[in-house]
Amino acid sequence: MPVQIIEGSYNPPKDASFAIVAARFNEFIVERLVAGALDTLRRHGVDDSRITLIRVPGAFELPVACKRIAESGNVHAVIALGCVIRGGTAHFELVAGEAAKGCGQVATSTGIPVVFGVLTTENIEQAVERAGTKAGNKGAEAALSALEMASLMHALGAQGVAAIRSRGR
Ligand code: INI
Repeated sequence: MPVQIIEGSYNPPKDASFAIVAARFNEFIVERLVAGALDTLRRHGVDDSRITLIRVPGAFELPVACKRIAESGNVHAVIALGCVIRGGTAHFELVAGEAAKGCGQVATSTGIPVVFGVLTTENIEQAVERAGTKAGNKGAEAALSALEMASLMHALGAQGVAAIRSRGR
């Protein structure tokens, strides 16, 4: 029997809905991430009526908002966007760490993918590079991950898990 491969694509299920949760802190950068994420979702056929944009004060607040949205059961993936700059805060590790840990916990506890599009950089120059200039756009990358995970979860929910079980017997 050949190796069974189950993977997502960038073509989301027809009815897939997405939430973007964006921090206001470092707004100049985060708005570029939001634009990148929206552009990527639209280019992959996601209609605006299936996208919700939620704003929170800072990256520290991303997990709690992501949790409420994921628990609603109304979205297939959540895209968390923010920017934490080491030079800008003495509690860089705390803010960035809590955001990352919290988003991961929301994903595993709810079963809804929460993709982590939070820039963690040494300085503003690195943030600009990752927000649509020479190092790409982290928001667009996060949206691609959300598309793939929405597709993968659909595949696993629809037939993948049953297929794996049947092979295990
Ligand atoms: N929030 C960010 O998103 N990025 C930062 O760089 C940042 N800095 O520098 O402190 C930041 N702080 C705010 C934090 O996320 C919370 O909003 C605040 O502590 C209130 O809970």
